Amino acid sequence: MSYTIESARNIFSSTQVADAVPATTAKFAELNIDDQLAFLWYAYAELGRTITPAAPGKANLQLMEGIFNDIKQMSHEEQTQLMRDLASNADTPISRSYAYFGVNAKLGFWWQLGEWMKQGIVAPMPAGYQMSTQVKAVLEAVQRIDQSQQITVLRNTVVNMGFDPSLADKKQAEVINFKFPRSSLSPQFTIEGVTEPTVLKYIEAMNADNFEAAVALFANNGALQPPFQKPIVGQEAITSYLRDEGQGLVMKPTKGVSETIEDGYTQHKVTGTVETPWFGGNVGMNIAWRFLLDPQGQIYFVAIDLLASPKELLNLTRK
Ligand code: EQ3
Repeated sequence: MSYTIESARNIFSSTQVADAVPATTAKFAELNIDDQLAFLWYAYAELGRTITPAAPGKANLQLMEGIFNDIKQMSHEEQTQLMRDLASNADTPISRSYAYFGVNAKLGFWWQLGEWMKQGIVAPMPAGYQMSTQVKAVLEAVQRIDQSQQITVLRNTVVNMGFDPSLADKKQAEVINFKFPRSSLSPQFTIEGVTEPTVLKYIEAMNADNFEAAVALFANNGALQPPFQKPIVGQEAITSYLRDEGQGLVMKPTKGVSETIEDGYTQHKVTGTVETPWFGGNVGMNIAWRFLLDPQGQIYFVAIDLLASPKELLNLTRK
């Protein structure tokens, strides 16, 4: 049997992913624009009672200095309109620039606005704002999921803002990407049950932000499937994706299973935690990597899943 990307997606099909994330993101999308902004404010404030994202660093924020200066000059009404425009994907100059920010730059943009909202430099939530029942319902849904899922929902909402988010994929060269400093010691790990060199090299390369080395492990027509997304196919597309989304991630795989299947293909499921530079060790996301390697030992397919619960870290069954 030879594999297609479509059939490869079904390896280790009993893996339970955090379905609450797309479900909650969809509920959010049904809110009207002012309710969306209010929801984000309250969800972020609620999260901030236990953990807050790290400041993105001066060098990163400087990449957006021009836009920040413009925003500081605006009246509170104009600032509120700007936030509405971003959330409603309106076609405005700032909303267009935003579409060219990488994921971390988008998060950093809102991080800065959030700080300025607290200080009154950017229009805060109106005093006496009354939460609608719809906002309350989505907030309650968010409170029921764990922190790693909550930050994923927040991240999804920010990624989808701006004018035509798909533009950002087309013109990678122009995308503003953040960089996060790493400690010189790369994280040590051993994966109980997996010794496959390709898998180990993949994690090592990702833990060093060495995306070229990680992508060199893929077959030419290989694919990477991020959580809740369709596979990204081909080395070039995977490289630009990882440059944008893979910066500063700390991967701590712990367990796994390897099996030889048909025609020299092998499949490997690895579980462990991944930390984002925004929350560091305060939020360990429970992750599974499902690898399918071709007979040459190259990655034909890897899916990255955000797991439904910590219990899923122990699920290494084949079906
Ligand atoms: C100002 C405020 C509060 C109110 C206003 O009304 C609206 C908004 C938007 C506001 C601001 C909100 C803010 C500042 C939200 C910030 C949220 C943050 C910092 C969220 C960060 C989340 C990061 C996550 C979930 C990262 C996950 C990464 C993963 C799972 C990566 C996995 C990968 C692995 C393991 C691989 O092997 C390959 C690649 C891949 C990247 C897929």
